[in-house]
Amino acid sequence: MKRTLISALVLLLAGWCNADAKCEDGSRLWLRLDTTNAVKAITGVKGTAMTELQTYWKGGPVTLKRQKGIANDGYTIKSQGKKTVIAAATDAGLLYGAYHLLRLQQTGQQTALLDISERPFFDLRILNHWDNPNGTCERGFAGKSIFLNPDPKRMKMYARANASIGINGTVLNNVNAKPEALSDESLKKAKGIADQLRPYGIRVYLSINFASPIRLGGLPTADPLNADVVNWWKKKVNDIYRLIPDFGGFLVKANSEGEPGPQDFGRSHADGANMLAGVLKPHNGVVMWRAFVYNPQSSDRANQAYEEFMPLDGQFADNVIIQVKNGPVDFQPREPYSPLFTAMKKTPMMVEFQITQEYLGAANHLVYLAPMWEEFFSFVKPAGLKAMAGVANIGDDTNWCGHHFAQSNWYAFGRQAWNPALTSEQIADEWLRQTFTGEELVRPMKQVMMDSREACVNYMMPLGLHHIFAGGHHYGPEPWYKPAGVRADWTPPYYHKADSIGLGFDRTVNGSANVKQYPDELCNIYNNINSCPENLLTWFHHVPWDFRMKSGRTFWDELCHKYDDGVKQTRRFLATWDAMKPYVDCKRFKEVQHKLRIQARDAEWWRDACLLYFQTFSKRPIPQDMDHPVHNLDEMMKFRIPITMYENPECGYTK
Ligand code: GCV
Repeated sequence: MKRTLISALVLLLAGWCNADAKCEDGSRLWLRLDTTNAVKAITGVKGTAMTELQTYWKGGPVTLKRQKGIANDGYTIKSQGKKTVIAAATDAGLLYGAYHLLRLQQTGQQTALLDISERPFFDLRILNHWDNPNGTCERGFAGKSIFLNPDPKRMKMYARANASIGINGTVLNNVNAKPEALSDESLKKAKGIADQLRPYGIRVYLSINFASPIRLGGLPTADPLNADVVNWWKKKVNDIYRLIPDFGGFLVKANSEGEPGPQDFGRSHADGANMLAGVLKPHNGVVMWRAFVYNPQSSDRANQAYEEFMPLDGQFADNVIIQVKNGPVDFQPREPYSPLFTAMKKTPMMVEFQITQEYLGAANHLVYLAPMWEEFFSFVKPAGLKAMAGVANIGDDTNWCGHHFAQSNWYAFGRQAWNPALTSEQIADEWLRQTFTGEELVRPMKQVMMDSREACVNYMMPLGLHHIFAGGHHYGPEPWYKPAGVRADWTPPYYHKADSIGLGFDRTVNGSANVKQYPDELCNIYNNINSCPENLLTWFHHVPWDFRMKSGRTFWDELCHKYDDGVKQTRRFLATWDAMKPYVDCKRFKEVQHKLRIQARDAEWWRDACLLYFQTFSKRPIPQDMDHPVHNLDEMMKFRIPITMYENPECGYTK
């Protein structure tokens, strides 16, 4: 009694958090299921399904039934009186069915009279970890790699979380791969991880360094047409399959950003990919060959992947999948889709999304990414794609993703890979109901999530602006960054091209002609400044400052308003969250509040830096009917956040 009184008093002094809710640290992700029985784990994937149900299912008896004729890893769930029958052709299907049932229970939905039939849209639903052998994660903001010293408990949770949303593959290491990724020691480690993930239907893949035969094998060349090189790969692949019989295959970044590749030996991407595909084929392995290529000597960066890969259309082996980033440049807050998706008609392709927020506020900003991916699928029909990959935002932080709401992006990636027709709103609803408790929070926070991506676009790069980040990292604004000696396509002025006339990159037929890479209908729309969607205006056009926008404002005024809207949106997010205090446990409430405050301050920083800088070209006043910058340009140009802040937001933030 005394203790209850004391803790009530402590909570009161702490400021009205939900006193009934146990403090949560986010480590259980969206799987906050109460244990109904402590059971001994049963082996195998079907065993996992049974174990999960026995441990967490509160309803009547459930039967798991093997049944032919249900495609891929799909399943049916049917109520038969008090009994529920989950049927699938594969054990993985049974596991996904079990998680579906548990999701219904956890989201408070009807679990009687069920007649559900599901199948995954994409066969391969894969996380790409950009984890390095030393434990750092490239563009990771949630601590160290979970694979550095794989902790069995943590691995189990990772596997459960992935399986619960249908993810069935994981690439363990960075695409900027070290040759050592294929050393005996690394492969032994990969085997250990594969063994822990297998009971959850998850296969392991590895990123490889194309020069491995030289740097690891001691050969004089890595030419993909050289017999010794091919034999080296054959032997290596045989070694891998001896250790990991269900190994999935290789992910390759070749001749991109300094990584080695077949072009170093006068060969093409197709020569390189097909050689590896041939070696993997007898084992049913695949090659995911990335199309992220660009170099400073060539044309518009947005044109280059198309220019390099289109001539190879139809030349790839059938177990090669070309992995293309969703946009033609690099995971910006808004890009048009990469034109390769609609142009390459004879080549299996997959999309690479970035779950980690390299360019969207790292683990400091609440940005729900599903609307962005939904936007992509409104242009690129999922039926044309083989698979979906997502660059993971996972690290060894207690809450896995650095920001409690960043977990929703991992969740949404899995759900969209299972079914790209699910709306981002449905997914947000599901995620909120599982991750938090109480109806009161769902509606307002769903609205915040749904608005958050557009808000980020507004306060960072509205109206088609892109890549105007600070030099050295991708967190804050530095549209003026252009030091001597740095290659042009790594500096913001290359992208925004601000001058006395206007702002934006002319990609029309009179400019870099990037529009021509799109189907005719879209090309015509994008090419004309009057029909180009305003949210991509400066992506495709050099827009005069006085160009008349649909709102009736000049382009300059509209730009100012967009930045200001973004700032105001982040303040609203914070106010909405503040009002959630009674419905959230104290720990998560404070942690999210802290991050939202950072986001609101950063938004102001973005607005002031960008508008004050662009104003030096536009020479026009900031409109009266909006909040005016609170900083001055000199101050903004001197302000640099410490790099550790971007890489490890947990280390604190002072401004
Ligand atoms: C893994 C961008 C990122 C790099 C990343 C690269 C890629 O350039 O900044 O960190 O490298 O994309 O996707 O290969």
